[in-house]
Amino acid sequence: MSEQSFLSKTLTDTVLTRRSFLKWSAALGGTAALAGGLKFGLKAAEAAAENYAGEGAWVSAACWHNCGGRCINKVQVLDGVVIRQKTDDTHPDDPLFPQQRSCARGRSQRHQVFGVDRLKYPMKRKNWEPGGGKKELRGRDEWVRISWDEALDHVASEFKRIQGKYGNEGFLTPSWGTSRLLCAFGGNISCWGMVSSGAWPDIQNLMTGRTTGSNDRLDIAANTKLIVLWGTNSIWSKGTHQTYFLLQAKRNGAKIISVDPFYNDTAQALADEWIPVRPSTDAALLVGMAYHMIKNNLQDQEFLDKYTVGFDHDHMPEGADPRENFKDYVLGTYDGVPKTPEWASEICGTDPDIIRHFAQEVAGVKPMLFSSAAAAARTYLGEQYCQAFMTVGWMTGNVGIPGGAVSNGLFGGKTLVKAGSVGVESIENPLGASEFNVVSPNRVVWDEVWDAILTGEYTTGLNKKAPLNVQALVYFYDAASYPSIQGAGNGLNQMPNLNKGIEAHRKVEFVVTTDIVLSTRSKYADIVLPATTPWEKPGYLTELSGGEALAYYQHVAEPFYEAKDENWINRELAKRLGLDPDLVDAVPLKQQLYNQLAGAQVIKKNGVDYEPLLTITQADIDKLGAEGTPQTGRISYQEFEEAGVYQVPRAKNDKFGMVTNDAFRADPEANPLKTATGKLEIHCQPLADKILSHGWTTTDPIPQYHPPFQGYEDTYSDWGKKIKGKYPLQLYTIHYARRAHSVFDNIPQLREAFPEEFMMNSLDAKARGVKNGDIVLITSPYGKVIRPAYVTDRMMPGVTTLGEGAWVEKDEASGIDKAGATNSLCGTTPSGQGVQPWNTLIVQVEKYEGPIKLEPDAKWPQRVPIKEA
Ligand SMILES: Nc1nc2c(c(=O)[nH]1)N[C@H]1C(S)=C(S)[C@@H](COP(=O)(O)OP(=O)(O)OC[C@H]3O[C@@H](n4cnc5c(=O)[nH]c(N)nc54)[C@H](O)[C@@H]3O)O[C@H]1N2
Ligand SMILES: Nc1nc2c(c(=O)[nH]1)N[C@H]1C(S)=C(S)[C@@H](COP(=O)(O)OP(=O)(O)OC[C@H]3O[C@@H](n4cnc5c(=O)[nH]c(N)nc54)[C@H](O)[C@@H]3O)O[C@H]1N2
Ligand SMILES: [Mo]
Repeated sequence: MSEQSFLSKTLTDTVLTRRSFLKWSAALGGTAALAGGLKFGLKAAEAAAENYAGEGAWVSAACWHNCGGRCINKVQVLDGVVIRQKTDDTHPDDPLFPQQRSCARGRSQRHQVFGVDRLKYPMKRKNWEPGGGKKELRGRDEWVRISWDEALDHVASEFKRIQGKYGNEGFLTPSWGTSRLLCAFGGNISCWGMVSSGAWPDIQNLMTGRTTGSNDRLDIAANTKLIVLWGTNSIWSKGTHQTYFLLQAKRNGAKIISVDPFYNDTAQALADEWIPVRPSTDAALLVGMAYHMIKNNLQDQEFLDKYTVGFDHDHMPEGADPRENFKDYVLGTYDGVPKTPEWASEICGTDPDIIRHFAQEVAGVKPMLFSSAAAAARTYLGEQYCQAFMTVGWMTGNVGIPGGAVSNGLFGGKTLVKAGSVGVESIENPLGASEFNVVSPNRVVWDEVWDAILTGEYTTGLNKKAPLNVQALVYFYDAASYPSIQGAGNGLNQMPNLNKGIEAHRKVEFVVTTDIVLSTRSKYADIVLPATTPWEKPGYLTELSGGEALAYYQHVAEPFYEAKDENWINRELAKRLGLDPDLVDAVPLKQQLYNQLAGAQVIKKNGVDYEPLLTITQADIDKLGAEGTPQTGRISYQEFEEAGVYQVPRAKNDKFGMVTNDAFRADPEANPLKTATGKLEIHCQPLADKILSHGWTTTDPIPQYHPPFQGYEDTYSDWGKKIKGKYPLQLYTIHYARRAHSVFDNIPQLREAFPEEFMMNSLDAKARGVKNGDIVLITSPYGKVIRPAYVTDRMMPGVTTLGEGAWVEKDEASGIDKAGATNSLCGTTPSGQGVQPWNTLIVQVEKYEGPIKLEPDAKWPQRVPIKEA
């Protein structure tokens, strides 16, 4: 459906006042009504839309989800209802002053906020009773509307009961952050893992001293001659701008090479060359490239000698065995295995001649941007990929020079404009939150969490286990993290071992969520509290486009039906739990917004200092309903409010540019890196030590390739004789254009545009009698999924992918997931620093001939938990 979609059409058609909107929306409670609405809405609404053209104020409205974009949306509000939506049109588009345009997801935001499936009332599961009550019915029970008082009383009394019986160790938050309320209540067990960044953090910290970034985008556009996009699909997964910025470099003559199992949309649009590689085998490809470079003396030896340690036996860090150097590993000096392009090719699937030609090119063309996203690092033994990527990049000497960078990410640069802090001090979790990526007690790594709940034991370090008795799963998010809300995460859907996760949700005594729709975590809960979206809150600020612009997202509509914000929920629960309400709801939302506004800073022309962004008068403060003192800044509050965004214009040769590591490059003695040796560490003992301490897998101090668990080698039952095994294909799980993770999966328009197809190569399809569009059954060691097949030679033979984030829709009889939630298939074990290997898995695929009928997703009924007469 087009821009002017069904919902706004029916709205403009039917709704004149908020009151009648509410009635209408309530009437539209089921699938039949939805289908009826669709038909009736389309014709009449066009005329109605005309009638209302021009009426109603345009407001800047949040897109708050976790895709890395969070771009500008504008909505036209009439009588409290959004009748139209558009994106940034505050100025013409220009590479020096780009519009912050949103994508199909952001532009569907009104279908989410005003959707028929938006949660309206507090609810409990019909058979729920304190202590559980037919726990096995979680996920398939009916829902009953209850009052807020009833809901809050139930939650408070369950919290007290569980604390009394099991202590605070009985509570677990299957989410990212922690719950402010639970911290005040005595704490909880939390979950952790390298869900998103994969193996990058320890590489950044220990090998490079936190300097893996790229250069400013204008520097790249102006100077770069070659861009390598390693496992990067910016069109789907990097907001809108990054592709536009890459395009500027291309227009200036940069060559672009994509290294990816999939000839993805970004490669189609931008790349001059696609180099296919099997998922989770990139380290082998890189080592094979290094062999060609070393044999032909193509590496920048001068750079390596001066700025790195560990490349060869003459440049080792103190205390290291000189035999343990990268060059001798590549040449096979001690292990007798030369890592030739032919050696690499058998593993990674890339043709040996292509490996040679690719190595030749990256070694020869300067300046080059050698850039990797995190996909290839979200793999089993992901560290070895990151180590090899950095090392081969450094062998080309593209560090600290204009147009040159070896980078995790596409662009770096200074923050030009930033929001002030919300001013909420966090409350420590009394059960101990530890360092970001360190294994420790009271924190369960994601891969283990459901199993640990079922078996009563989890890992706390090398050879260390501890008992676990979790009885409450609490999906509340920390109110202090309001501006960057990700709504506590959708742990059950988004973390590995979904089938085990459902069992775990059916085992514990209590599951409670706050949510805006019946997403997976809420479907399997006992009590669901309806939350307001940011559109119904006072507003907040978000940095856009890597800190080039600051968006002001504003209040759009009154709370939907009985939805409440989390501060109110926390406050009401605190009262019932005997806690101080002012501790859990420390700063009112209006004041948080004001704090962000008053503290907003913008860079001065000199590119070093900052000044306040806003002039705020006493009248503005009164209007915002906050406390504060008037101040002077660059623009007036009113101007900011009207535009909904402030963006710093760029100019050629402005002072806002940045070349990462330029000082180190100019004088490494005077500007050492924050690594153990002060240099870039190809041999990095601290890395090996850190990885060992977690207790899952080891990594060598230098980059090496080892076969990952459930990687390409494991598609064979006999690798030597090349006999395929039970799961002969590789699967990786790509970030998908339909959604931001699980968010937006319920939007019919997006379902129609992006049908969640299973992508496979034509040779693999043919061998299985599968044609494009056929329904296939995908089986992994952990679960089963059915999906329509997209048969395409854009995918490498032997490799398959499915977009991550679909809302699981499990057929209880067969155990098959009809929606294609990738975590029905991923059921991994952690590796390295606690990495969830989303892109390392093996599967079998066959044509599905079973009894389940699979309608296109766009025709599925929406989840409307309480149907009203
Ligand atoms: N639309 C949308 N955008 C998103 C998100 C979303 O859910 N939806 N999520 C956001 C978040 S939180 C994150 S972390 C990022 C993730 O973004 P990325 O880290 O970039 O991950 P993906 O987009 O899954 O994959 C990028 C590319 O890597 C390829 N790839 C996968 N595995 C491998 C491999 O082993 N080797 C190589 N060489 N290539 C591989 C894929 O085919 C794809 O073309 O996306 C963000 N953007
Ligand atoms: N198989 C596989 N799994 C993956 C990945 C993968 O590549 N493959 N990628 C991983 C990555 S990189 C990431 S970052 C994670 C993301 O994982 P999560 O952060 O767990 O996923 P989201 O879907 O963003 O979860 C958002 C939740 O908040 C709810 N929500 C949305 N808006 C609001 C609101 O205004 N108020 C309230 N109260 N709730 C709201 C939504 O309904 C949803 O339940 O997924 C990971 N999972
Ligand atoms: Mo992520």
